[in-house]
Amino acid sequence: MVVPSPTPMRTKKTRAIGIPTIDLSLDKSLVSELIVTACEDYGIFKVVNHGVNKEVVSRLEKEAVDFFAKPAAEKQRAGPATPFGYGCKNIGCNGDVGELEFLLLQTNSVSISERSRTISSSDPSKFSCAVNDYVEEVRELACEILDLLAEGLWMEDKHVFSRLIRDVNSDSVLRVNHYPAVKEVKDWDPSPKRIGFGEHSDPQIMTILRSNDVAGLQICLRDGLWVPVPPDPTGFFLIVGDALQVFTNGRLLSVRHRAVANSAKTRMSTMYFGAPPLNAWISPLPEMVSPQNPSKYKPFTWGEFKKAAYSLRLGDTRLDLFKIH
Ligand code: GA4
Repeated sequence: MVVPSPTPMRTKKTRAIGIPTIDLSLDKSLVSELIVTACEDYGIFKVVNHGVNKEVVSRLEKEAVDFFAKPAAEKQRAGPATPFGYGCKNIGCNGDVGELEFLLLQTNSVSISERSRTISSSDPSKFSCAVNDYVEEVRELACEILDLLAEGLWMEDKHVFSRLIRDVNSDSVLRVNHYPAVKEVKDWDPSPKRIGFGEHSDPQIMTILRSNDVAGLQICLRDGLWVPVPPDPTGFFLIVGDALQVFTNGRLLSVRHRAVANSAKTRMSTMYFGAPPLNAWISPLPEMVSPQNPSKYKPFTWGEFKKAAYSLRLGDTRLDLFKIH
C-alpha cells in the first residue's frame, strides 16, 4: 500500500503532496509494482521497514557530526574535493556554489581507508569502518530495490541493474552534506533565497538518501512545480538517476531536486550514488525498445557520461547530449 507522507504546509510556489512511501516488508510482487509506479510518477519514493541496521546508520552520522565540528583548517586537510575529499561551498569545477560543506568519497574500501587518514587523523580506522559498514548496508538495500524494479519492469535478467553496482569496479560514490542553519531565511518564506545545493538530477543509476530530521530537500514534479519532501531520519529515499532513465528508454525519468536553506537547524544528509563501472555501456535495454518505441539515446559508457557531466554545470540536462533526435 502507498501511504501518503504527512501533508506539508501549502505555499505560493510549492504544492502540498506526499511522495509515495513503500513498506518493504509487504508482499514482494506488490512491492515491485509499487516501486515501478512510484518511479514512473515521481522518480522518488521513501522506503520503510527496510532492514538497514540502525547502529550502522548512527555510527556514520556520529563520525560525520564530529568531522564537521572540527576547525576549518583541520577539515581543509581532507580537501579540496576535486573530485574526492572535503569540499566547502564549491560544487564540481564549473563555478557552481551552495551553502554547504561536504565529504565526497569513493566507495571501495582501499580508497576509503586512504581518505580516512586525512579525514580523521586521531582514529582513521574507526572512520573508515563506519563508512564501509554504511556503504555495505545501503548497497544491499539499493540492490534489493533494483532487483524488485527489474522484476516489476518484466526484465528477463532480474539483476540487470544491481549487477552493475555490485561490480568490484563500480564507480559508486558516498556523499555527506552538511548545511549550516541560515539565520536570515524564514521558514514561512517559500522562495529558495539561499540555495543549499542547486537544482539538478543525479547522473547515476539510483541514489539512496537519508537525512537527519531537518527539512530542506525539494523535488520538481513532472509539471514543473517544486514540492518539499518531509524529512524522516528512519526512512531512506530512493531517487531515479539519469542512467536508469536511459536503461528504461525514458519510461522512468530522473527527478530534478535541490536542497534549500533552513533557518533554525543544521541539516545533514548522506547519499549513496549507485553507479556502474567506468567501462560499462549505458543504453536502452532490449525490453524497453520496440518498433513503436525506438531507442531515444545513443549508447555511451559510464566514463563518457561522467566526463560530460563534469564538463557541464550542475543544473544542465546532460542527457540531451546523448539523445537521438
Ligand atoms: C550531482 C550528484 C552527486 O552529488 C555528484 C555531483 C558532482 C560533484 O559534486 O562533484 C557533480 C554533479 C553531481 C553533477 C554535474 C557535475 C558533477 C557536480 C557537477 C557540476 C557527486 C555526482 O556524481 O554528480
